[in-house]
Amino acid sequence: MPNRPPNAERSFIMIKPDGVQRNLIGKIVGRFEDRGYKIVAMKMVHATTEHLEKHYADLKGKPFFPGLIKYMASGPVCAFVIQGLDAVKTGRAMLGATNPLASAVGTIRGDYCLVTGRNICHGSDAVESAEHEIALWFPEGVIEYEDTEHAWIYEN
Ligand code: IDP
Ligand code: MG
Repeated sequence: MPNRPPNAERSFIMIKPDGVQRNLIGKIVGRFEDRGYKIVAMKMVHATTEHLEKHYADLKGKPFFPGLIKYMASGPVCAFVIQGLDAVKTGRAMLGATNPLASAVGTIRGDYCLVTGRNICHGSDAVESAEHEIALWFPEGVIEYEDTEHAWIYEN
């Protein structure tokens, strides 16, 4: 369990195949950039079913699991890592609820989609799962760099 400073918490965010096909990459990534989060890793991946079964291992056995894997393997995803204060919880808040119809307007799911099985984006649900997901999707590691806006986003 890494002990990262609060300003450097990380979350794994993924634009799912529907979000990629609907040309929403720029808008979704832009929301995290605009909020003040730093992108420390990003890539397009057409994931295998084996990889996706690892990512969603906690959902194995759910009735929707086969459909979820098929959906997630149907095209490329845009996987990235945001870094900043409260990245996991605030990242989830920015995504909205799992069911887009229950998502507040102004959230990503609340603004861009309608059904749970096509909810366009993923975000880690805890710091521990974020670290696990980042290691799964970015075994090569993330990029450490100085953000010139840092002093305009944080007090210290
Ligand atoms: P989350 O993505 O908000 O964390 P989870 O419960 O972890 O939600 O489920 C993972 C993904 O599985 C959801 O984002 C959604 O794409 C899909 N999913 C969850 N529940 C259902 C369902 O009842 N029907 C179809 N797909 C579902
Ligand atoms: Mg989840």
